[in-house]
Amino acid sequence: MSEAASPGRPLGVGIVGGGFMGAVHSRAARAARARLVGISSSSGARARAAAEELGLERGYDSLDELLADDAIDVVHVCTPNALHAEQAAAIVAAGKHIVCEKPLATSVTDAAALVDAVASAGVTATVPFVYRFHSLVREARARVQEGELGRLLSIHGSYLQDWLLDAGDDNWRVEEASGGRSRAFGDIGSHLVDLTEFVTGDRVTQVSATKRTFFGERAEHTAITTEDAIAIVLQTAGGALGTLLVSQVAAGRKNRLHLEIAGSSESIAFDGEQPEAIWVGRRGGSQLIPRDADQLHPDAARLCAVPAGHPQGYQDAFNAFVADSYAAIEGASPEGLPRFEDGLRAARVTDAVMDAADSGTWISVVP
Ligand code: SOE
Repeated sequence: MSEAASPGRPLGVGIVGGGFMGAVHSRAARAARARLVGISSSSGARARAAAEELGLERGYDSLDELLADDAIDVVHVCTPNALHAEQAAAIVAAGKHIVCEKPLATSVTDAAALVDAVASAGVTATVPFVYRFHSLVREARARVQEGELGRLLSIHGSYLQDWLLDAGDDNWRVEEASGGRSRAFGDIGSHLVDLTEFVTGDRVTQVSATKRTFFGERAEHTAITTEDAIAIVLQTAGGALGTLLVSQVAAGRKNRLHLEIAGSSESIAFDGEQPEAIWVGRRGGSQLIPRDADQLHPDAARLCAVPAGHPQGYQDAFNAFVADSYAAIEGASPEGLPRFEDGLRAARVTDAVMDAADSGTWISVVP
């Protein structure tokens, strides 16, 4: 059983993997006033270089060496997808709390085993479905919960990037062995569905999908099977219908998650590239709601780190996610904290979407 960090002593943080996400996690841990104890990577040399670059106290020669350090209370997993399940299992078995990058695992079986292991170990275990932590996403969710949209009728979402637009672009995500069966949906479509279910409180029950691999050959990989883009039609438990487009080859879209929910009274829309206002649509006139704590519901206002007019962004949302993860380690129950159960949910949705694309039929999503 993991011991909560003693009151007053800063949480000791370890990080596995020193790439782009390792840097994002380290900044968020520092903002949460944690002690950045050390990092492991693919080698001791790379770990020591990453420690220097990210401002951690030390590098370790292995994850085992990191886990043997009693100064570490919580470990952040920021490695390629196919490594997550085994590394997370070792971290939980060592009695450490864990923040594991999505996808939690590249199979439902592995994700379910991790949920069970966390329950047995009694540790806190979260997954950065970080777009839940934009203040105005919480405002949208609060308005849905208060019935302001009326009956949920339709969902229209997209998550578009262009970092893989050229055939010369390549990355470990492209290869099924390291990224998993699904690339575009598993990587970013999972955020879109998580946010849809989080904001609406509804559940996706059936999906139909069509996917494309536009580039079968890239700089290092050939015979590529993972999808560049995927189009999805969905139905929800509440009877709504929806369409989602997920693409990593959409020129000019850098990281644009867009979600529009239409109800019988009002619509609401959130754009992750413009997170300082949400659009509220009405037959009698629509309006933009700014991120102004004085005008927002409490769960939205609490995520305003700076006043209106001082734009917050992705790292602010990430900082809020890590702060809430650490509050949970200390015994709190923060609203809307994505835990390993949400990582398992994402694995189930990803499997259903890929089965729908491969079969050309409607597939039910396991509850
Ligand atoms: C790359 O597609 C990526 O870093 C995703 O892995 C993140 O989850 C997303 O938030 C930003 O883009």
